[in-house]
Amino acid sequence: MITFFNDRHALHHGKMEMFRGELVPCFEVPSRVDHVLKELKARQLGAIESAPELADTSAITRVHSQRYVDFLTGAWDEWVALDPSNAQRDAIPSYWPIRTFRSDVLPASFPARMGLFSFDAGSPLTSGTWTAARAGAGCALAAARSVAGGERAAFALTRPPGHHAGVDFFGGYCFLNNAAIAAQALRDTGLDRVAVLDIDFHHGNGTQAIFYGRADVFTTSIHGDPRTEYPYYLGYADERGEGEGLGFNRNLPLARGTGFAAWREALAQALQGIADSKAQAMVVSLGVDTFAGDPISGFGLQSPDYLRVGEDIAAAGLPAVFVFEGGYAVAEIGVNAVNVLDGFRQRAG
Ligand code: OKP
Ligand code: ZN
Repeated sequence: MITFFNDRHALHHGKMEMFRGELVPCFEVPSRVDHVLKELKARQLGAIESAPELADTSAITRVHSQRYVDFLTGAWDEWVALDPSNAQRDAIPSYWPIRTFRSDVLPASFPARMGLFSFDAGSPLTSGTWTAARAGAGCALAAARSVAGGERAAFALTRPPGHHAGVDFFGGYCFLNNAAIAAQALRDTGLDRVAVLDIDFHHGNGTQAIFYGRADVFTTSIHGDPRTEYPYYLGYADERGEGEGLGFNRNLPLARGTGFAAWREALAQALQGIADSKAQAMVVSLGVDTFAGDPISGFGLQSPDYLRVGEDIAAAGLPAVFVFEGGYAVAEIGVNAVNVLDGFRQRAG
């Protein structure tokens, strides 16, 4: 399995996130990816390449709006222009245009625009966020192109993660939706139907929303029940797609506390949905925050279970682009993520 590595990831390094009335240290830290890289090397899973820089943002604007990309491109400079001492502080939104407010008008105020393009206060925007996120999109694109070119599987090792980012918003530590960019790139390189399998603990609301009206990209997600788990406002089982996309989204919410046996049954259902969708390749949003020891999540998977996850995914028989998402038990994140890839490799042969 070939890995494309975002070697600019550490340029995104948030200090604090807002959590229940106080600022707490960010869970989404650069060392996450370093641990995965170290484990990949130790287990000799295959070639590891630094992903090439994107020549332009065209692969990004296939799934994100131009005005959102423009916002992200200039965000840090605007934040510092508000007050030079902001250079020492991350930007965190505190106003949002919820129902009955206007979202068609672009406010001149930067904090107001930040709220227009986001949905939580837990995703600090830092001096290097855009550079890191853009390089992450390049990483996802490289992995997708290698699979489109005939590789059975490729891994995009990047952060910040992506699956919560929508067409024009950031949140949930995500700025650009790397999995959606990869799925769209597979379509644009000639595949008629692709699927996204999201196995992160949290519902992939951004990915779902981006493809909700489309029949060419089947999206399916196994996640903590949104009634009690972040991102709360999407991810219910009755969300099945709309218009032409009706039937092309499948959510498998599970109660907090779910262990591997029940989780694996949901995986079988998700994979059956992918088979039924006639997808020719899949993108896997690979979060390992389903791990029992994850500090912010609520499933009970153990490290060896991830080998079985990789085997089950490989048994579906489709080429796969793995895109790294969440996982916050940093000490175990390398073993857990690489177990999925190793299980896939062993089963795929
Ligand atoms: C991103 B990904 C924790 C509260 C939850 C948002 C979680 C985003 C998870 N302090 N904050 O899906 O792993
Ligand atoms: Zn997650």
